[in-house]
Order: sequence, then structure tokens, then C-alpha cells
Amino acid sequence: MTPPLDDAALPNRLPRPKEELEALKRAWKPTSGLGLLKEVNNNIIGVMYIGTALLFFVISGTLALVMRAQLAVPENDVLGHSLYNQFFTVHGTGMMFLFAVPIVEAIGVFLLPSMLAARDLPFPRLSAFAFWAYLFGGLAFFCSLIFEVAPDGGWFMYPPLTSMKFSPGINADFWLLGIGFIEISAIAGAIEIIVGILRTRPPGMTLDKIPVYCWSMLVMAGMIVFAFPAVIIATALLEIERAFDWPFFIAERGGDPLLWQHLFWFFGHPEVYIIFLPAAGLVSMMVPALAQRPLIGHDWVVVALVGTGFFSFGLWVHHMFATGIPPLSLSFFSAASMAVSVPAGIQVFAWIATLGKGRLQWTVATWFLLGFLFIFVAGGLTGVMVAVIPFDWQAHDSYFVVAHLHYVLIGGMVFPVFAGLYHWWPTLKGTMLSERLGRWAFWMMFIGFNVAFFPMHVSGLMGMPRRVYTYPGDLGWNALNMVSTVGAFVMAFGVLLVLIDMARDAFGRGRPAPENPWKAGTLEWIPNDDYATRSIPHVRSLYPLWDNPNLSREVQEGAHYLPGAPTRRRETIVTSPIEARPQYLMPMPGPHWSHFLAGLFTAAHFICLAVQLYWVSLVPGVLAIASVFWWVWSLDRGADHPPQDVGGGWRVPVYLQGSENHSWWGTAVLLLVDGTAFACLCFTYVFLWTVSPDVWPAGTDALPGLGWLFGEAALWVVAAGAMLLASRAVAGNRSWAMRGALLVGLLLMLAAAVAEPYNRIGSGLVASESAYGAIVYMLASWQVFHVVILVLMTGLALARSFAGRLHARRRVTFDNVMLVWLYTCGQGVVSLLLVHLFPRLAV
Ligand code: HEM
Ligand SMILES: [Cu+2]
Repeated sequence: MTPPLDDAALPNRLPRPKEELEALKRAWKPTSGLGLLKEVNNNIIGVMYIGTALLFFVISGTLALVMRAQLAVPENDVLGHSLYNQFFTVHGTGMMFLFAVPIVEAIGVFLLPSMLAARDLPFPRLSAFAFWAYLFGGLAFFCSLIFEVAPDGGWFMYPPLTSMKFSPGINADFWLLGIGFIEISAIAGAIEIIVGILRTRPPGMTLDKIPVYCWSMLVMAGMIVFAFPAVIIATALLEIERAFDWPFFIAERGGDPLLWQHLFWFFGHPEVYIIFLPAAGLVSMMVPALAQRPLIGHDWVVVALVGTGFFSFGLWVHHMFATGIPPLSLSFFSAASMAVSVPAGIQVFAWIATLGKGRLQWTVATWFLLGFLFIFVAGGLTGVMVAVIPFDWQAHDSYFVVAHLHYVLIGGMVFPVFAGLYHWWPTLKGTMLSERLGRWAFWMMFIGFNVAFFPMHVSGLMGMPRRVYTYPGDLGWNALNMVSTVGAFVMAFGVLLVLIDMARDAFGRGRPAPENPWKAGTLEWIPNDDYATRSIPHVRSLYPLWDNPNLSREVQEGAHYLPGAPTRRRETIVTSPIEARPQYLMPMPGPHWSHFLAGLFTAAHFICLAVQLYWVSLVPGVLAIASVFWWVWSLDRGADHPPQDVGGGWRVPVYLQGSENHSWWGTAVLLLVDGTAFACLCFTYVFLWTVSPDVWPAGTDALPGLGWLFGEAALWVVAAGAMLLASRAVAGNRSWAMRGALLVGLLLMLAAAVAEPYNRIGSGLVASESAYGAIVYMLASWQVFHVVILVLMTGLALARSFAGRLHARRRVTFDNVMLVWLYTCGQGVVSLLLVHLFPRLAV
């Protein structure tokens, strides 16, 4: 007989009414069969997302095995030269963009809600959309290999090799396509993760009680916001150059291939940490559970995560040591590159200290963690070596780099992810993977990995260059390469064992797991269902389950917050970002076809673009937009229920407007992404000027008169004013005044957006003639693009207004449009100042 729970101190009184649980179950009942395509619940989307990422890992890995087979003996002809190039490009791109980044986000989608004890993250349909776009786009990308039109320029696609002149086929376009998708889904995921961690934490989980994994995901998502726009702009510029011959990277007309390298590595270096930080976060959760004691140096680890995120942006130049950068800045970047090993070191010490002090449980996850520590430290050491400039010049583009990068990536993320797979598997459906098979898998992967990649350090130092499809037999590399190939296959066999183990479990052969099998202290180990936990726990410490042994039972009996579904639909509590006090009850969107169709049509649109069916691409493009309209139409329901009691004396509304609403936060994060992209365009402008000022206008004669500048700027400012008037009209429920102000504002913005390219065409500037023309028209097009988006968004707001869905007490949609609108006006003015004043001041 278990003692009754202490009633008085709990947020809700026990026992709970019987029908409460029924209502909760009914609201969260998953769809079945084909309905799976409509599903949005993170438990389901997360699993499909992780599964797809693993599939892409296996495909990319298989390509690697074929490459290793080709390299096993000298003068081999398994793969020809051109196919080898396609293989390594698809392998590298697939691993980095279609496996590594998506899987860490997928794990977040799956794991974060249960660690935060939220019913789901705030934008479930957005995650589901991101998943479908990723699945279709990824499949199309790999299929390009079957038709031998796969990209072959390496995963970093340096122009001019990838420019139209040297890559005339559609191969390079397929790379841009694959990347286009991951950009969309990575940013969607980042918005979801940031707003989720800041706003859907359980009551009481103040900033100092956030699990380390959530910190790592927050930093990672923040890095995506500031790093991905650079690669978006880079790919957009390259695609535009290829399609319309605007010379951004073509040196003869004032462009510069180095521009690509700056933009690409501004993203590419943080990319490595985008992959590594979430993995480190997983490790920081597993280590305390396995050692049965709190993480030593918790605060330092959090500081290290934030610090890494911050510093990694200063480091992109170390990928360009061999491109002739001035020596002084070289030394700076070299030192900074070494400095990032400090936070990594802090974390490694914290893990080792915790493992050493605790009573270690020897699970499969423990083995993978030890393997990770060993490999990752080795990879870190070679990393410090390549950060030394003279050494980098020596090792540059040799197999030493291939060895280093696989030590860091496989050690730093694949091993932790596999550890996590075994560790968190029981939270999936209460079964465990086989400890015995898992241990075999670990040893094969660990030994296979080292046998495969250690010799590459040696062959690299012996002069074997990377990205060669074969080599002559008399250079002394033969044995090393044969050993590497054997190791790669052993490692692959280990991965296969894990897949077999997972398949066994899927076919019902997994062992049932005890509740909380590793006796961990964090919330994801409270038994879960489709609705997440029965009630949302009040959190008082970093390891709530250790500090209150009754917590799991209290939560399961419904004694904590939101034990049922008071409005009979899917919902979760939104809390304040710092103190995590309940603010309102957010209704969550349920299963729907719209986001699935949006994903499908977005994919079709991009595929049409890649195979140069520009006109055809309009059809899926329009359908994708229509699907998004369908999707957002049912959102923003207003306060359709009275405030609800969620427990603990909290009676919260079901709707909040203004800057507290979660979707306002989502829009704000999206605008950060947008602003970073715009900053990259401004950087492009200034950078191209520094490399070839000669293509810039020499005097003011070639520029449009100042009247254009002031006239257009005035249009943007007045358009912003029209929006503010519209906002006042909404507050006063003066619908016609609002509609009028919006229409006038739109017309002003259209005029401003069109006036800029119009006056440039009038003054004889041609985009394809010089880098100057290209970037000026690019900035103008960027504004036009924003106005087109605003036409769609304003159209939605107007439609809602006519349907009676937009008024003073239901204006979240309007406020989101307003944010984008005001941002666009501001961006328009800055853009004008840059392109009209800079040439006047710089000469
Ligand atoms: C199954 C284990 C793996 C094997 C056997 C393997 C093997 C290879 C080989 C043979 C190359 C080509 C080297 C060259 O010709 O220069 C390569 C390149 C590369 N691999 Fe892997 N790899 C594996 C896993 C991974 C993983 C997990 C990642 C990332 C998460 C990754 C990322 C890369 C990258 C970025 C390149 C460079 C491609 C380029 O130069 O464009 N690999 N790998
Ligand atoms: Cu780097």
C-alpha cells in the first residue's frame, strides 16, 4: 500500500474526476493510417524525423563505403573520376546538411517537450511542415545521383568551379536545391526551438533550472538564426548568377569567388558547432544519469555552451588560411581558433569529473560516451594542430584533414547520438534495445572507426591529397588505404547491428522497460503518452525526480498543473520567459492536411526550379502558398473560452494579444533571420566594392539624383505611418479605416519597391554587366520580394477582417503582419541609404 500523496501543497486536489483523463486522451488521440500524413504531434513527427535522418545517414554512409572500395587498391576503377566527384559531394552534403543538422533538430522536436513537460512545442504544424519539406527535398537530392546529375563541386561548392562556365549542367542546381530545403526546415526548427524553450517551460523552471540540453538547443537555434542566412544569401546569389548571369563571383566583371568563401564559411564554421553543441547537450544529460549524481560544474558548462556559440562566429576565416589573407589577421583568427577549444575543454573536464565521482552504470550509452570522449579529444588535438598556420599550409587538402574532420564529426556527434538512441529509447514506447547487441555494435563501430580513420593521418602526412579518385601504386600509400577500407566496413557493420536491434524492437521483440530504467533525475522520465505527461509538474530544482521521489506519481495522478483538457482540445501552458509563471493556455493546432500539402508543393516547386522548368514551377508554388493560407486561416481563434483554472491558484486566459503571444515571438525570431540575411547583402555590397571599386560609378553623374533617394525613402516612411494608423483603427474597431490604411500603405510600398529598379534601368545600369549592377539590383529585388510577401500577408489580414476574424480583441494576425511591415519599411530605408549614399561618400 503506497501512502497517500500530500494533498495540501500540490497544485491540484486529488483524486481527479474520472472523465478528466478521458477528455485529455480524446483531445490528443493520434490519427491512424493515411491520417499519419496529417499528424502534428511531436511524438510522431519527431520519430519520423529521426527515422528519416537515419535513413539519409545510411544512404550517405553507403556512398562512403563505395568510395572506400574505390580507394582500397591503387588504380582501381569501381568508380570513374566524374562519379567519384559526385559521390564525395553527395556524401559530404548529405552527411552535413541532410543528416547532421536535421537529426539534432529532430531529436530536439522529440525530446524537448518531454524535458520541458510541455504538451508540445508552440508551433507543431511548423515542425511537421519542416519535416515533410525535408523528406521530399532530401529524396530528390539523393535521386540526382541515380540520373548522374548529382553535384560534384564538393560540399562547399566553391565558385568559379560551380559557376555556369565550369558547371554548365544542372548538377550544381541540385546542390542548391538540397540546401534550399535544409535552410527552410532548419530555420523553421530554430523558431520552434527558441520559442518553445523560452515560453513553454513548466511552472517554476526558472532560467537556472533549465536542463543543460535545453541550453544547448537554445544556443544552437540562436546560431542557426545568425549563421544560416549567410548560406541562404550565398546560395541565392550563386543561383541568380547561374540563372541570369549576374556576376557576383565572376572576377572579370568585378565579382569575386572569395565572396562565396566568406559567406559560406561564416555559416560553415558555426555549422560545426551547430552539430556539436546539441550532441554535447545530450552528453551533459546522460552523464549525470549514468553516474547517478548531478553534473559537476553545471554553471560552467552552460557558460561554455553560450561562449562557444558566441565565439564560433569569429572563426570562419580559419577555413581560408590558404587563400592569401594578411598575416596579422591570420594570427588573430589562428589564436581565436585555438581559444574555442577552451569551452570544449571545460565540458570534457565536467563530464570526466562527474563520471569519475559517481557510481557509474555500465550501459551501452556509457560505452558510446567513453568512445565519444576518446575520439573527440583526439579530433580536438588534431584541430589545434591545423589551427597552427604553418601546419595548416602543410596539411591543407591532404588526408590529414579528412581524418581530422571525421574524428570531430563522428566522434563529436555520431557517437553521442547513438548513445542517446540507446539511452532515450525507453521513452519512446516503454521498451529497451538489446544491451548485448548494443555492446557488439559499439565495439565494431569504435574499432572500425579508428582502424578506418587513424591511418588517414599518416597517409595525409605522406602527401596523399584529398578528393582524388585514385592514386599510383608506388607512393607507399597502398597498405594504409587498404586498412582504412577494411575499418570502414567494420564500422558500417556496427551501424547495421544497431539498425537490426531497432528493427527487432519495432517488430515487438524489445524488452519492456521499467519506469525510469536508468534512474535519471529529469522530467522526460515521467511516463509519457500522446498528450505528454498527465499533468505538468511544478519544478523546483535541476533534477526534480531526484529531489522529490513522489513527483512522478503526483504527476501521473494529475496533482500538478493542467491535469485535463479544460477546453476539450489540444493545449499547453505558456509561461513567462524568465520566471516561468503561467501566462495563458495556448490552443494547439491539431492534425490537418495543409502543412503536408505545403511541404509537398514546396518540394515540387524547388525541384522544378532545379531542372529549370521555371514556368511550370509556378503551379506548385501557388499551390504551396494556397496551402499555407489554408493552414493559417484556422489559427488565431481569439478568446473563445473564459479563463481556465490550471491549478496552483492560476486562472489563466486562453488568448493573449501583443508581444506576449507566442506567434509574435515566432515572427520576431523570423525577422532576426531576415535581418541577418539583409546584413549579408549589405556585406556583399561593401565587400565587392573593396575588391573592385573600379566597377563602381566614379562620380555622381552615373547615379540617380538625390531626389530619388528622398522620394523613395519618404514613400517607405509614409507606408510605415499608414500601418500605424491601421493599427489604431483596429484598436478602435474601425474596420473600414483599417482596410483603407492598409491598401494605401501597400500601394505606397509597391511604388517604393518598383521606383528603385525603375530609376536604375532608366539610368542605363545593367545587372549582368558588373558586380555593381548585380548587387544594386539584388538589393532592389530583395525589397520587391518583401513587398510581394506583404501583399500576401495583408491579403490574409483583409480576408480575416471581412470574415469577422480580426478586431480589437482578436488581432494577433494583424500584429504579426505589422511586425513584418514595419521591418520591411526600415530595411527599405537602410538599403536606399547604402546604395545611394555610399558611392557618393566613397569616392
Ligand atoms: C561511415 C563512416 C564514414 C566514412 C567511411 C566516410 C568516408 C569518407 C570519404 C572516403 C570521403 C572522401 C574523402 C576525399 O576523397 O577527399 C569523405 C568525405 C567527407 N565526409 Fe565522410 N565518411 C563517413 C562518415 C561521415 C560523417 C558521419 C560525416 C558528417 C557528419 C562525414 C562528412 C564528410 C565530409 C564533410 C566530407 C568532405 C566532402 C568533400 O570534400 O566535399 N562523413 N568521407
Ligand atoms: Cu571552422
